[in-house]
Amino acid sequence: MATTPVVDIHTHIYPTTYLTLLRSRTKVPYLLDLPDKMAPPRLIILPSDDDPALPAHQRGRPIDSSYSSINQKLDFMKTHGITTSVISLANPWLDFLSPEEGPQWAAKVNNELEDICSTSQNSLYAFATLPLSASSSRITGEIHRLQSLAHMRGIILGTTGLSQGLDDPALEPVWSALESAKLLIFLHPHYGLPSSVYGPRASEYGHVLPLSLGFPMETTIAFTRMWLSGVFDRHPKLKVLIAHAGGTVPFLSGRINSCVQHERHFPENEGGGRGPKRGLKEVLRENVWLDAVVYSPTGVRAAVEVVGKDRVLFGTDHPFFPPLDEGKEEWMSVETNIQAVKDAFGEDKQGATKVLGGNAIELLGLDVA
Ligand code: 5CU
Repeated sequence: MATTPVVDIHTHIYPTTYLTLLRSRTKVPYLLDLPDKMAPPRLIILPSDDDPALPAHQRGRPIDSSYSSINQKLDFMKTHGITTSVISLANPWLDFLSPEEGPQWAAKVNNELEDICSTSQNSLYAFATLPLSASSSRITGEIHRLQSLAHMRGIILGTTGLSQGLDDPALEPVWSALESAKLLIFLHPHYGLPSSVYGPRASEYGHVLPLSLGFPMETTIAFTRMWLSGVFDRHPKLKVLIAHAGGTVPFLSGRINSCVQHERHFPENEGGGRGPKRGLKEVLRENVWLDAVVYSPTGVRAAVEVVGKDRVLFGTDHPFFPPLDEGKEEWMSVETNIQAVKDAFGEDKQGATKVLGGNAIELLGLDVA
């Protein structure tokens, strides 16, 4: 019986090269091995994780083999009926390296991802990582090199860009290189919001506030700055996939646009509107794709409404959000996202099939035979 392909475009990995890099460091981000060799190492990923008052086994988060093992990724895919995955390095990528260190580590990580994909019989493709702390010529050099790696379909990008955010004019050569290489930008959060917004009781709620609210707001702000600064006017062919169903972009796009149209700071443009020449609605329909990692049919419907049903793509966020019940093979987080897509489309089975796989195959030119 022919099965319809399911493609996971939001699935991360910390490849061996990256773990080696983190193990060699003592400043955030770094990997802390515990005296108990049976216990997984701890990833100290945020400054707030690096609390010397806490015992080592309570700092940061445990990083077990599911974060780096390709066999476990393939088993996870089999369990959930996923035909093809587009893997990407997990946060915080290479943002923290010195300008001299960045390019060699980017090349090592990207080569390892390519090697992994090339031995996977087309079940794996990848989004590469860029050495963003390096000079723009080194960054664009890596973008050009990626075109010779057969399984690369885009790049994953954090919200800070070269350190000043995605409205930074210094990013122009990078946008140009990505646009002409036709590489998709997978825009993904890491830094969240300042911890003060979560209040003095934040630690009582674990990671709930930063992950459910900080991440989506971070992504929304980053993308809005990109649009406001005219990136899509200057680079009309740039393609951006925004993580977590666009953060809050689908819900807030009307308000963002209204604020622009009422902002005296912006002179009227040729079309009679204010702000960037290419309006938010147009950019969302022509330059943007959204993943469906949103855990509710309401979220999927909102995504579909603003970008169109051909531009929403299924993802899992593996290996994040595993079941808390350790023996369980099926992940609630994945089942919720699959069900959300099916419920959002109801009788439109073809629409759901496209979001679950067809859209990604078409956008990224994946060979899923
Ligand atoms: O929700 C997510 O995407 C993530 C992620 O990518 N990285 C992380 O550290 N936590 C959650």
